[in-house]
Amino acid sequence: MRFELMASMMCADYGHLEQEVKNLEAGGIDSFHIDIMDGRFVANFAMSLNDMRYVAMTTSKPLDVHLMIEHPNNRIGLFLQNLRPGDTVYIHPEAEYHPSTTLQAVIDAGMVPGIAINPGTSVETVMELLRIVKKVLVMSVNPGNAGQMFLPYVGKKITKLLAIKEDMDFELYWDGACGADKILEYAPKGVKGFVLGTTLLFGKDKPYGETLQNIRELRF
Ligand code: S6P
Ligand code: MG
Repeated sequence: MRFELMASMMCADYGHLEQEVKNLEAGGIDSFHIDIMDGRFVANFAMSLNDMRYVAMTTSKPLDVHLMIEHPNNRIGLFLQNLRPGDTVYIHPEAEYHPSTTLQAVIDAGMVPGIAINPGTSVETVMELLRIVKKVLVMSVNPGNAGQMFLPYVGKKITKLLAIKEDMDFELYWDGACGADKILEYAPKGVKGFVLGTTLLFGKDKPYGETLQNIRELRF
């Protein structure tokens, strides 16, 4: 069973960001998850454009850019011009009047289009967008912060999306409080990738390579 592991870079040590990127890359991370926040769509400010650009310059691995900003269409060009074909851009449909227009800009620029959906957003409200995107990032915590508790009611939505995806062309990704139990349960069911933050990867006093290898082999 092959699943993808993404490092949530807002949890990295910013005093040694370049080394963090290199250690994660050497340890076998699949992509770098970049949480961009504007202090409006979510209360927090995490990473920003320059941080994203710096990580992009430091690695040849793909970036997985999660835009938690209001009306991303107003600023999407700033992000797209600093990314590479094959990088993923997720927008929140809750933050945009015309999310399909914004997703089309992502597609036209050669990036992989995705939506991130909040715990309180139902599948039915994003059904048409599921026909456009290649990736769906299911938030299992409310967006804004690392280190939160998993919200159990999200499990039903993931089950629903796993069934729907059989007839569509998107893959499912997990973001928020991703622990061993979640990977053990949902990787075999077909969730394609997991964003790793403080729950499993960062601040553990263990080399990233060892942690990532254990996760891949489901050795918890
Ligand atoms: C939350 C953000 C996430 C977190 C990630 C951290 O707004 O989108 O990507 O950074 O969930 O992981 P953890 O294990 O600390 O919850
Ligand atoms: Mg995220």
